[in-house]
Amino acid sequence: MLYSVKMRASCAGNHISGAEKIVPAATVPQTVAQLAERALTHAKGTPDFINVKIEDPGEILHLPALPVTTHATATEAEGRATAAELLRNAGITRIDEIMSRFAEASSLRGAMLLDADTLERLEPDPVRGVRATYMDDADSARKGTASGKNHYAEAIVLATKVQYAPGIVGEICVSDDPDYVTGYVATREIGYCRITTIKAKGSPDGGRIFLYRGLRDQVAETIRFLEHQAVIVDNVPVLPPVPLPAPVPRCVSPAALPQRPRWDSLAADLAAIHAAGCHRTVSTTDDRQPTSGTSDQRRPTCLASNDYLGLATDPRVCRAAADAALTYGAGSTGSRLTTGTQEPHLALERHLAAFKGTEAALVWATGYMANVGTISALVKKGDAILSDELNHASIIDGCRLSGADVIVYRHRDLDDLARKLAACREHRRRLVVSDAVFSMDGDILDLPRFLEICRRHDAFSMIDEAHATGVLGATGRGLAEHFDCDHADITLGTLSKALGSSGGFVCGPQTLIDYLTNKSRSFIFSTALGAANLAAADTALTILEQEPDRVARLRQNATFFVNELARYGIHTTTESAIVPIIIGDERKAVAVSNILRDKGFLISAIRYPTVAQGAARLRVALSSEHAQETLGAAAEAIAEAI
Ligand code: WAQ
Ligand code: MG
Repeated sequence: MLYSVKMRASCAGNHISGAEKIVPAATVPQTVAQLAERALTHAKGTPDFINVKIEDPGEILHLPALPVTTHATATEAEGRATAAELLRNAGITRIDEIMSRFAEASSLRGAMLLDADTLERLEPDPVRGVRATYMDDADSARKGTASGKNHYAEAIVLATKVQYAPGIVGEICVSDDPDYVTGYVATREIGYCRITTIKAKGSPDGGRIFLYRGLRDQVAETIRFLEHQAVIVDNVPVLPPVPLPAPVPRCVSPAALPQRPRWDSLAADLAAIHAAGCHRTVSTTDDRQPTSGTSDQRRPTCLASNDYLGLATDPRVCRAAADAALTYGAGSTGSRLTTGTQEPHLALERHLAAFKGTEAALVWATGYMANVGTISALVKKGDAILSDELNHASIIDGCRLSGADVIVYRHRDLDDLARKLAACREHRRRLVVSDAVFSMDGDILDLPRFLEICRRHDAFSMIDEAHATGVLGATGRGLAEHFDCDHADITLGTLSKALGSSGGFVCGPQTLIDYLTNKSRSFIFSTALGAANLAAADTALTILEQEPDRVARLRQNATFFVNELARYGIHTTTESAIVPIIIGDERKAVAVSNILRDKGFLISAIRYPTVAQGAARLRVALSSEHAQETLGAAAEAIAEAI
């Protein structure tokens, strides 16, 4: 519980000093003592009345301190000219008239609230002005002498609160202490601009003007915010930064600046991509992608999607998504560690952990973010990552972002891995990461041998089961079920493929999940998935548990399809749902894919940079819901098209 502690001291009815803090209950007594001392030792005289008020400040808003710049000025005239210039840059007009109101502002206990455009005064009490109160520096206790006044820190707290008040567009302040000649101008855009000399030494004429721009009927809310909303300002700088050497330049309209031909260099890069036959555009697929032939020629049969078990369009999955959206809303409204965690997040994480047989699980907004955020959290400079050369781009990006030494080993060559791992003994941590099913060839990792090597070399083992979840193992639980072996230390999966929804997840020990919750930047700093995606994935997982025959059908379809292709002299293999048909030349692959589209089959051509140059291919992705007649017809069409 925090308390607002406010002190006011006067003598014969004349104000001497005032101060306020927002502090925890435990430090209320010492705060009261410090404020009392401040009142009793004020240069303006000895008070005959000191009022200390201790109260609940209500809900507290945390605000980041305005950034500070300092403008060194030597005279009052120079200071006022600088203030005028800063306000003009911030879009305020009629500046001379505003500055001339200072004589009036000096007589107030509070600040003058001026309409920035009409210059009308808006405060209900023009004698008192508006006083900003209920505010403190987040660590005022550590700053300066608690009993004395820190003009600078107190002014930043006030200026920050004021600039976050609705409708306020700027402030100008001049100290009323005869010996303190510094003042400032503040706006949200330019921050807190100190002006070292803004009045003549010895002058008691100081004051504040708050500039307001907005509707009249909202002034009351602005005043409420200033006078009652409790605010704690974080990261108030301790010392004023070094003065700026040059005065701020006048703002110039961007339209007045000459245009440099910077787009030309982007167009040149695009031309090179075109020339290599690798230019891409986004294209829409049909609203729903049929896995069987339809009479509608414009709706080709899809052999390209990641919806391996047909769950993306399962009515039970779609219904769950719709119901969850109606219950929890379309968006999660925040990141997971703020307001974004809803019951469906926790339910799905429990379900995923139970499904995989691990202690815990954590969900990210996409599989890409799960990889990037997990790898970069686990290792850093001084650590080593060993990564299969054909790992997915999200693994590669995570490796790069981590800052660790990245050692690439030959595709599925675990002897090469063992050799390279042996050379990494000096690294602080070792992380070995591999796709479970390689996304472009459909081949799989030898998990038992992989785990043995990782353990022997005291390395973390991590696998990405994006294309293995729902595909491998008798009940679709992935590579560990397929080989009947232990789990990797870190198992990543996706909700976006066999589970028909969207998102990524990591399964593993509770310690891992706690660690990632605190360290994974893509988890911490992105908006949490919406409930519809989560409920869809949760329901898809339940269907997978109840209908393991879908996984069996998918395997049968893969075997059947590879055998059909062989009948036409096309020899390929697969251990998963992905069947690669190597074409080689990039343009030929695209041409074959286009012919197939005309024949009613949607099959992707995969080109550089997704695969190596000259290794372009058709990539067939199978579904448990494909009928064997469809697959037979597709094999025949592929052979003809090639
Ligand atoms: N709310 C509104 N107006 C106030 C408040 C308040 N809480 N406190 C003071 N004022 C008005 C009032 O008219 C004072 O006469 C005037 O502001 C000046 O107050 O080194 O010391 O507390 O960067 O004397 C600025 C530079 C120092 C600090 C400002 O103001 C720096 C200062 P003072
Ligand atoms: Mg003062």
